[in-house]
Amino acid sequence: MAIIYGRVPDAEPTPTRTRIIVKLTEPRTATRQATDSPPTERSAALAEIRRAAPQAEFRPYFEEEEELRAAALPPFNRYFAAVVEDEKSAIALVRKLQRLEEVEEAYVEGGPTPPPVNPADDPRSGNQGYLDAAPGGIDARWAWGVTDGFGVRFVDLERGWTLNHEDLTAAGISIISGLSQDYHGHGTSVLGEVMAVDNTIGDVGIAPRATARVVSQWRNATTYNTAAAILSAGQAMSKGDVLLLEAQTTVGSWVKMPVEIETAVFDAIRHVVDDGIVVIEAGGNGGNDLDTYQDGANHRRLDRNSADFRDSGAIMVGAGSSTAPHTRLSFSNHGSRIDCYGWGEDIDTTGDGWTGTSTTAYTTGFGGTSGASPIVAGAAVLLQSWRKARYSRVFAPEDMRVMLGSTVVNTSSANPASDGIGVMPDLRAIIEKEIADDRYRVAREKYLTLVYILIGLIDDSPGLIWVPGKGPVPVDPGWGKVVQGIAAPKRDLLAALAVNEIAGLIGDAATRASLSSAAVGAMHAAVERIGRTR
Ligand SMILES: [Ca+2]
Ligand SMILES: [Ca+2]
Repeated sequence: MAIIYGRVPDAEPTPTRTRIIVKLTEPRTATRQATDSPPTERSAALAEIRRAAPQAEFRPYFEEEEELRAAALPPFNRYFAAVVEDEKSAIALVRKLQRLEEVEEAYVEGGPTPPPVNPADDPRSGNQGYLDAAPGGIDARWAWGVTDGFGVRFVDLERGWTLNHEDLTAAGISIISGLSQDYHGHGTSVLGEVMAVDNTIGDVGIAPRATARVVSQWRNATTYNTAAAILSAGQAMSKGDVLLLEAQTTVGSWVKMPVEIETAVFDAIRHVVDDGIVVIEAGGNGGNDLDTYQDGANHRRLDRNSADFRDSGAIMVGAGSSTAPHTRLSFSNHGSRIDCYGWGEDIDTTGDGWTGTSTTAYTTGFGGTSGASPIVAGAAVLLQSWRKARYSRVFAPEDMRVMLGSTVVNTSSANPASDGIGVMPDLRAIIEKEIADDRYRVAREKYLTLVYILIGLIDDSPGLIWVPGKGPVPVDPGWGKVVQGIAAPKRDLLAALAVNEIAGLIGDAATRASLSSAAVGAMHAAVERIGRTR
């Protein structure tokens, strides 16, 4: 992110146009010679594309590059581009084009992208191990290669901040409502973890190009109301934005508990989550087993395995040690309700982490679930920003929670069962998995009739299909019409592939071998028949 005369430019310097790029399928007749794609064949393919997308004008992608000899050669002469109105229609058009036989690939052009985050000249960045690769940190440093928080609004809820801190001021953080009244150094440390400016001083936040605001639990000098602050923030936020609850509460003998144990706060969280806002909630520093918590009516509200459990939809965060394998820190609340953990100690960030108001203070020792939660919130902001830039869509709160809490891709704590603090997000693993899943989703659209193998296709029974590599998947009645048009030998090939895969699941070796060999035989026969009908 560029800082020019101490300010962050808020607009792209060059206006951009949205283009979709199409790569035509390689012709069957030739391979990698200049003649691989005869003009007549290309125009036939283009005519097909124009029929599918009459509103877009396709021209050769490298047309303006007269000096570029390679532009006339394959595969570059199979690339075409069209300017479209906006990103939304571009995505719709791409989906449509991907289904055409004539199209090998269609996508929305990336366009000019700001230079990546540069932490090398922010002198304290080397202390920020929570930015490092897993298992040490969340791997924000890798994620900055593909995203930086741009386009996502982040809100920190607590009670005080030093918004003109030297390493935050250029972020232009404003207050939505309430008063910045006390514990300024705490709020300043929280903000630094997510938003410290990419410049040449101090630290670098996890998502430095996000837009940040704050909201205070001090609604005025004497009224403290967490639920009102949440609702006020929600009113000023949109779907996909990230709200961080940097607070805890003590009710009766339950000390330093998550704020949602108060019913008004619970309802406020549920309300904003239902509006599509991702809420990250500090798990609290009381050292309690949340599964044993009972409210005034003896309901186990925080025990996911109890019938009394009630789900606010927030992503709840516990505190782990700063070095891997990360163990639960003794003060951290824990239990089935906790989704994620972050570092709860040794955090390098802006501010003194407590009550100071200095604009030049930093700490190497911020922590608690207060230090852990911004790490998870920053990860959520980066994921949301990545998704928004790539697909013009955002993750719903429940999807974000599943992703951040996934034990498959993220970093487990040292002893998951006894730690009870969930997992620490691994941004690289999450994003790489999303990209891999997307490839599958694209393939599914493009080759719908080919990759879906219908067990019941042969006798036209509905209900289940076998997806290679995935297994049986239920389908809606009537879907089979999609594949009725496939010629019989091709259907045999698909069915044989499915049988072969299913054979692999059979325990008895002899049966497995004979079924598999029958399937291979059926494949051979089908391929031969397909060859003859060509
Ligand atoms: Ca920098
Ligand atoms: Ca900085």
